[in-house]
Amino acid sequence: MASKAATSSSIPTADLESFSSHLQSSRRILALLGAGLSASSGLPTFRGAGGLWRTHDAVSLATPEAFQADPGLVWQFYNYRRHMALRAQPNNAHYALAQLARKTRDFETLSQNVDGLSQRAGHPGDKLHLLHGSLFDIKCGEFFCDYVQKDNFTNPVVPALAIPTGEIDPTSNAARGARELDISDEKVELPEVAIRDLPHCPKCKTGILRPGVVWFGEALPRDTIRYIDDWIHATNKIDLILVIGTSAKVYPAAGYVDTARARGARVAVVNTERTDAPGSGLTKKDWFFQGDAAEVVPQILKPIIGELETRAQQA
Ligand code: BJW
Repeated sequence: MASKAATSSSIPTADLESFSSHLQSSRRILALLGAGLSASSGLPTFRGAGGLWRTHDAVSLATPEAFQADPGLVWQFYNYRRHMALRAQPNNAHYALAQLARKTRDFETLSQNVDGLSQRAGHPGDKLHLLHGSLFDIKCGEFFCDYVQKDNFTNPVVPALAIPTGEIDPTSNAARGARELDISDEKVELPEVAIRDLPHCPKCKTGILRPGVVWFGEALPRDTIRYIDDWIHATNKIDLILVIGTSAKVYPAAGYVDTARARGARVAVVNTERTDAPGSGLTKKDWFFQGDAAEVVPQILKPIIGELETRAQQA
């Protein structure tokens, strides 16, 4: 972690001492989480390196138009991400935030992530608000049908979406047998999936089921937004917003940084890239901790959570 590494006058120094003291005196804390939180668990982010899936920009597959044009391709992308998320393990930043949430009475987390890793790290559900849905919810793609299946961890979601396997190279030292192919690599052949082999809605019988995530142009979950807005505008001011592993380019999620600031919050950013300061930029009262969230977050939260206990240690 860079402790006093500011090079530009618009980016404040990461003064751990002043942050620790503010954290300890903070009563109302908000956290905004993004894909960088799960990067060291091995899950790619959307923008920058890793944002390409085969030849497709990951963001371009996250639209209703992409699903309408090629539901088979979009399901292959999401089924692959479900598979990778199930194989991934929460990292120390997920565990540290879960502990902070348990130890801070007035704490709310706005997560843009759909990978389920915060939940698996034991983040209390009543303090975790999923702005962009979950890879493990599946819903009907027809606008007139309200069918939703929560927590569907079936992998593959239907047999036609099974990740293809290939023979292990006999000249390598690896054990013999089939190995799963990396279908995010465009050089690996991807079988076409027929529409009839995709999951269909058991309720309306006409719709194709789709991932329960929020795509561009779609509204965020109404009850979640209402709850957060009420919390933000409650009588007491907000003391701190933690902005972790997000490029803060997608709205309305990114807008919560300026909203929290307008309610009194000081802003602390954890990001590997100094260029990814949120919203209207940072002020001298804010903090920018540059580095991998999995390393930085447990360190900066230590005054409250102490030495990190992972779930494995707790068991
Ligand atoms: C690390 C790290 C490490 C790496 N440690 N850090 C206002 C202005 C302009 C446009 C709009 C606006 N309001 C709305 C819009 C339109 C649009 C939008 O925001 N467009 C912008 C892109 C310009 N927003 C919408 O369409 C939203 N809907 C909406 O507004 O609806 C209105 C409506 C109302 C009523 C009726 C109907 C409509 C919906 C947005 C949905 C976003 N969905 C996605 C896909 C979710 C499903 C899926 O996962 O596939 O959400 S897009 C994608 O971006 C995903 C993410 O949650 C989201 C944010 O990305 P995130 O998490 O920040 O990731 P990255 O990759 O961008 O950044 C990673 C960061 O981590 C980087 O900074 C790295 O440096 C850092 N990092 N490794 C720490 N180890």
